[in-house]
Amino acid sequence: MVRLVLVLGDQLTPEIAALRKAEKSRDVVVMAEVAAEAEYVPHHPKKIAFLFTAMRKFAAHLREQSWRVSYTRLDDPENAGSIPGELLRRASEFGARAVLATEPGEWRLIHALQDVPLDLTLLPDDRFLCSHGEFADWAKGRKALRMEYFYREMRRKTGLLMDGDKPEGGKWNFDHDNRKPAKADLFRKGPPEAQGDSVLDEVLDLVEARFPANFGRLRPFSYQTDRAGALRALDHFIEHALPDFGTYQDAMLEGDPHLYHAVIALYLNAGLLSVLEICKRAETAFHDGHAPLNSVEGFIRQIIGWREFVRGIYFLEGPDYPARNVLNHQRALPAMYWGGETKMNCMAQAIGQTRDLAYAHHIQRLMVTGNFALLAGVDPGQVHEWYLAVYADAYEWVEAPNTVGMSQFADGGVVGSKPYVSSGAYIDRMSDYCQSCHYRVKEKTGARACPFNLLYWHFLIRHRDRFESNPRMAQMYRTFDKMDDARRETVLAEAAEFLDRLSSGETV
Ligand code: FAD
Ligand code: DLZ
Ligand code: SF4
Repeated sequence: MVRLVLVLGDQLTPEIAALRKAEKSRDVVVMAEVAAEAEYVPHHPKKIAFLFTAMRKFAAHLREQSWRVSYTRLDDPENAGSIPGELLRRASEFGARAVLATEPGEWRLIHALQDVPLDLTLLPDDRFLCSHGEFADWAKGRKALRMEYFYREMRRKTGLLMDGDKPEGGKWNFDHDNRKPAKADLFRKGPPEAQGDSVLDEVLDLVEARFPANFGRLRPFSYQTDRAGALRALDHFIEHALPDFGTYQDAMLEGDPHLYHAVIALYLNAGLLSVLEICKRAETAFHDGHAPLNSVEGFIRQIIGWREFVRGIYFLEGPDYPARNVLNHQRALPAMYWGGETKMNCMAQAIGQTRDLAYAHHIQRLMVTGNFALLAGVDPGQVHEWYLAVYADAYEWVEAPNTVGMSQFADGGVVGSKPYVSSGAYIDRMSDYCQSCHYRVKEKTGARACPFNLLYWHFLIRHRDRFESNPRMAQMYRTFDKMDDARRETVLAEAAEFLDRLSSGETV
């Protein structure tokens, strides 16, 4: 009897488990653009356009490979509006009872599939190096889960950058060579821009018509939308940016949104690239003498370390994870995140770039927009929804642990051992943003004091009971305590007053 083979928008590879298990001669592949997926958060128009175009091209590719594909477009009058609805519709069309699916990357959709009254086989998503079981075994009995130790296991497991059973270069981690600020360079090559085509044009018109109010600029659109294009983006990164990736991975520059970053997470997460092919390309670049170890190790760590680690956490911690809020932060997400005015240049740059490109690099996400939300005590649920909506690479399995855990410390320290907070000095050191800001980064109090400077102390004092005994934070409290009483009072009062203005909707 015919079976339905579900392929979701972020499962666009012939290697996906459900397709590997399916039989071309008998089964029907089901793919669907549906309102439920396009609207569970107000996704950036570029993200929707990227996925729908990549889905349509992947469906065409499968047909070329002789698969029978039932593809539903968003504007199809028969569209049932949700993945379960589409499965039921196709089941009755083909007289099918059984569905083969690969586990979705979000609890919401896993539960929705489990509720469909069809005979569902849910296969593990083995695009990842570490299965849920392996991660649970690794985590078992550990007092704290630390990425660095998990990463070493993944290095051993894959053999990447290993010299026998020792790490290449004698060390697991070369981060002390990294984290330098960058200088403007007119010859730095950003990611390659894709040419438009008729599939993309049709999707752009659809997205423009259906999602006119979503935050984010749809055009110009230059992301790759198929495997060949994603491979070109990977080649381009290895050739032009990987050698300097490590050294400048934390740098931020006005007018240079990509620096030496790969801009491949959107392709990798959607299935257009695979973990091992990316990492092996980087490793070969090291062995060929094209890229130094600090860059290649740092890059591979992000993918087989952080990326696998956060996925492990998402599935280990369970469906309530995105709703955690241990710091009890309740402030509404300020309007500036949705494009409202701000006088803070770092925020304007990171958010403006997000609006234009559906992209910001890690340090912009963590140490600018994330840092500000945490210092200001914004409700982490609202922060989570924002990150899930605005980035082209965002799916809950990867976004939630990064946002709720790493960035907002709302999980109480599952992902990180301390909150990522900083005053303006860090942003000033790593970027050129402060040079053209309304505020003055060197000023600690007064009308023009950098808000990060004020809020940094306000955050630490608000949460003194929780963090004072953390050995990695004790020095910060000692610094605060050494200030004279009047200065401490001024800082906290000005921070509180800033927060009031922020909440009242004033442009800050
Ligand atoms: P590069 O900087 O070139 O890094 C190379 C690759 O490493 C990335 O493509 C990505 O696959 C991987 N990687 C790097 N850091 C991480 C990380 N912390 N977690 C997982 N993978 C990582 N990444 C997403 O893929 N989707 C998200 O929704 C997402 N949300 C984030 C939210 C916050 C608050 C923060 C702080 C980080 C988030 N990240 C997310 C991680 C990281 O910022 C992005 O993976 C990266 O910026 C993507 O750009 P790139 O491809 O140029 O990456
Ligand atoms: C993100 C997304 C969007 C915007 N639209 C669709 C869609 O119409 N059809 C689909 O199959 N998948 C879509 N996706 C990706 C899913 O939301 C994603 O598979 C789940 O969030 C699990 O990661
Ligand atoms: Fe951001 Fe403060 Fe620098 Fe302005 S002065 S760009 S607000 S860190």
